[in-house]
Amino acid sequence: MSDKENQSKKVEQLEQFKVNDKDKYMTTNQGLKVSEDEFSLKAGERGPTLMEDFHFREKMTHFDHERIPERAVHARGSAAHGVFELYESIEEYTKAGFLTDTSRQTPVFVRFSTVAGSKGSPDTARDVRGFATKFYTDEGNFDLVGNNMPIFFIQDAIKFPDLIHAVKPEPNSGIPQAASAHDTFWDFVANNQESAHMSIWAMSDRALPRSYRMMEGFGVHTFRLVNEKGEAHFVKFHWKPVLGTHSIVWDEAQKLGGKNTDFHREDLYTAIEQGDYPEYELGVQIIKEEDEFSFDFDILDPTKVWPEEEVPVQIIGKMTLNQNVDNFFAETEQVAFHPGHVVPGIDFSNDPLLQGRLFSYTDTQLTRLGGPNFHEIPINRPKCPFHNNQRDGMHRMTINKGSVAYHNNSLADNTPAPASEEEGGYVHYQEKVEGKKIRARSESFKDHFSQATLFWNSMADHEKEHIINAYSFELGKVVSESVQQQVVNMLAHINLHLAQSVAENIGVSKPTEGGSSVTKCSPALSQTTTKYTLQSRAVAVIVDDGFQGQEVHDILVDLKNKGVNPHIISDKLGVKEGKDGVKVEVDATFLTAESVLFDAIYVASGEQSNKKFKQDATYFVQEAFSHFKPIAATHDGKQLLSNAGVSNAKGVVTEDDKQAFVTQFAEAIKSHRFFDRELV
Ligand code: HDE
Repeated sequence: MSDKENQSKKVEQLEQFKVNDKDKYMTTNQGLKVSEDEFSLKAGERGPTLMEDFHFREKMTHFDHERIPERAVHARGSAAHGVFELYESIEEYTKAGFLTDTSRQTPVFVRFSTVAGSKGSPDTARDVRGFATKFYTDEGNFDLVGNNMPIFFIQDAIKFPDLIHAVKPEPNSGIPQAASAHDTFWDFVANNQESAHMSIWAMSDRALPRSYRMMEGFGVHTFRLVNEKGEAHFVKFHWKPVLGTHSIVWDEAQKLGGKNTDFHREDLYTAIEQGDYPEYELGVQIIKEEDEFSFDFDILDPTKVWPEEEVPVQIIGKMTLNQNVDNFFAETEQVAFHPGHVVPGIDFSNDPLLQGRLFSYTDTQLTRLGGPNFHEIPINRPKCPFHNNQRDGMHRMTINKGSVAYHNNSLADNTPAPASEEEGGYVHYQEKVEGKKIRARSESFKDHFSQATLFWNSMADHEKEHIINAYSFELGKVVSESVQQQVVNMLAHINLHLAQSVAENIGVSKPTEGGSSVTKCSPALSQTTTKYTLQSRAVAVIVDDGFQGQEVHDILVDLKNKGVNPHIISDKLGVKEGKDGVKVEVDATFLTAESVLFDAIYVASGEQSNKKFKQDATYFVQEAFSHFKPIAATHDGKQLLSNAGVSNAKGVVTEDDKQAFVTQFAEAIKSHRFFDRELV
């Protein structure tokens, strides 16, 4: 690659590989123009197909091999391109160029995913979400392969196959898809109690994000940052969504699984197409090496958070996702992440989960992407040059010239040559390591419950209610009473009220002893402390002929100006006409759009409509109300709300004054949900 190309953004590099087939002649893969693509070559019009039909054979063979194995975990995902910009240099901690040079714009590719489900499973399953970012830096690719929860189920990578075997569909029946609500998963949790803390995160609203644009990301493990002087600090990475961290409710998630399997994928894709670019700020939590043992948890234990109140998150930059993929397979499917893809200035810790991941990710690509050259696939190539003596293998793309493919050599002046540290060579942090070979776990990893209680203590009332309901749902699906009881007994170590409530709901014995002495809480763990924004919120506007034309039109314009996306919903597609002749185009009908697809509902008319219209509109608002969504109505829409029994509650706006209506409704949309409706 020339110097100019080296400077080019990753997106420009990808351009070289893009192909547009429009307006071209059809050819075989050998470039031969094809004269016919509908009929195979036969011996006579009604005769057998001939072996010599190379065109048919090539087309069919390619089709027969179109699928590759889906990822063992995180099979279901969606991705986008973007850019990372640094607000302030953290050279005090690291020499990584993209974290020290504020003039740089680092191209990124981010893939979000669910963990347990197959490639075609619903986006809204109760699950952890993957949040994997590839930074194409000038010094090579750095992959931050994180999740939307800051901890993990297990403390040692050797248990990962067990965890995943337990959560995936049970091997005898292949059931259930994309769900942890079954015996083997909960049997695993009860018998591997290091999972206690992560299990409560997975039962919380965090497992039901409203959108990929509205969830946090975490590097999970403790990494190391190393500065120019060779000094190291421990670090945890955070992504904070600019739109805030928001969730949907369980009933909604389940319905969405059927109504729109692609709910999150579509949300991400559409937002980017519309210019509502998802943004996330990058934060770091830093702990000095000398403070390694100053906490009441082991900082190497991946089942522990560093409470933000104790170790503040320093915001250092922002990532903006601004371009969708052109080809889902080529980019989203073929991208290969690896926590071991690091750059000078970033190093590992001895977290035993991280250490094991450093093996697994390259290994898995060998099967998934069919050989050792997956780094040459366009989406995986670094944007900086790469040279070494690795050669050959399946699907090798580069044509490496010359006779020398070994080191040391004299015939090529001993090149490609390793670089010194000053020249940018990666030098591992020289941590002193000493110990006996031993299969064991540190005593300091043995407290599995204090932080689970910390999490519980930090939840708002409705969040606690959701956690109780989630455990009750999941354990309610478990067949083995012994497993149910074991999990409830485990919950007693987190909080007695939690354990007793779940026990009552699922009909097993209520633990009477247990509880925790932990009284601390960490407000940052509750989603109620997040940012509230209304940008790009989807509002269903229910309209029928005879609505207050100009007034509704003005309200919609005002809402749009505030950043909201209104969608006109009615009984039929086409145009609806207001009393004064003002017209609106219907975007979707009661048949194709349901309340679960929207953040808020505005009933602009409908009470004067026919019975079917009223029935459908009533169901629409009642369902939205039961999901605690903001609801608003003007004119005869108000009557519809009152007949539906959903007026006079928090988050229901029926203000007469137009300006006040818009202001109040906008505030309600911004509030996301009105959970106190649930608690009365
Ligand atoms: Fe992964 N994980 N993982 N994981 N992981 C994979 O790699 C693995 C873990 C994460 O969008 C696989 O390329 C082990 C924690 C994400 O392509 C596989 C262990 C975290 C993605 C693998 C873990 C993650 C993966 C499957 C325990 C959060 C999707 C396909 C030691 C910090 C990346 C692949 C994408 C994918 C192994 C635990 C995040 C099999 C052995 C903890 C976001 O290699």
